[in-house]
Amino acid sequence: MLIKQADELHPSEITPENVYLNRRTFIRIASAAGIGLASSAVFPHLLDSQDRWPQGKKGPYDVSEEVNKFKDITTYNNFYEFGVDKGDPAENSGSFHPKPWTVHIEGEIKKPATYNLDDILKLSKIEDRIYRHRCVEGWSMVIPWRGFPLADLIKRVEPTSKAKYVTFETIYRPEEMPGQKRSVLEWPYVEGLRMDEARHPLTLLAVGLYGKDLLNQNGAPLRLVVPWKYGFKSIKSIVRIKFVEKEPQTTWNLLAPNEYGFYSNVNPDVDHPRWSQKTERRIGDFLKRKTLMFNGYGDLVSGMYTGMDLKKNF
Ligand SMILES: Nc1nc2c(c(=O)[nH]1)N[C@H]1C(S)=C(S)[C@@H](COP(=O)(O)O)O[C@H]1N2
Ligand SMILES: [Mo]
Repeated sequence: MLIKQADELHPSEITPENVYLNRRTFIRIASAAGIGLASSAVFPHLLDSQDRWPQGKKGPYDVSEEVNKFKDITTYNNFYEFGVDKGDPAENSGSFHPKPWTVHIEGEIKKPATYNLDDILKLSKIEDRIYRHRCVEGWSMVIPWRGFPLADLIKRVEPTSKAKYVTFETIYRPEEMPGQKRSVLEWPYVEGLRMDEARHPLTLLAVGLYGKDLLNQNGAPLRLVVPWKYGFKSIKSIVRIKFVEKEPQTTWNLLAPNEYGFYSNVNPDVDHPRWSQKTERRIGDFLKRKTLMFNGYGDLVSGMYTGMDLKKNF
């Protein structure tokens, strides 16, 4: 779904018809009020305002599953730069400064430079996309991201024929990121994609969620989203994007190469050495559900891996 830049959106354009209502919240409110589901659409004002956002028609990449609550997405996640517990990123990221922000884009490209994020955004078509998110630890969510395809940025910086992979680096700022004062991981956090994965239309550089700018705990002001891979590939608070010839090192692979491979495609048939990946708990659900190959995006992405042994290349 194509939308305008956030600052062009006028409140009057957010009409009741396109106010999106979280179905789970619906059911809760509707049953508490003793009314049927049909009539709950009449009471959007009863919803937590955080769970309302302007949503237009579904786009081709949107999943139709119910989105998770704003509160869950912003208070339960991993961002080890702020601590290793799920609540730490929300709790400890208050003094992080995501503005102003520059990104070094370099390596095998014709237009290497240090870019202002504002300038990047001026040239980008910002969209809302509802994606599944599967953490390697066995929990999942559905998140309404706001961002732009990484492919668009790649085109503008003109990669050379030597560019086979893209690497990403998170900011290193231990004064603002208390987790970086401890060596639980090697800092800065680094990740990478093969060029075709980076150019895939599903791959987003996200700047927001639920129609708002990203909060610090979700990787403000710029983070990657790769929905067919385990969550850790979706690196946060990016300050460097480098185009390279060889498969790059990645943070989790450096830490435990037998547990986390370069590809990290969601795959229920490849167990983590310490647990099964066959099922997941969708945050907010009681029962577990089956994990889908490529997180359910197989139709769109499996072609990139034909002929590859996905058990070896996990
Ligand atoms: N820099 C950085 N990026 C990171 C992480 C991290 O610790 N540091 N954690 C990853 C993991 S394991 C997951 S599941 C997602 C979780 O955050 P999200 O819910 O905002 O996507 O961020 C990923 N990106
Ligand atoms: Mo994760």
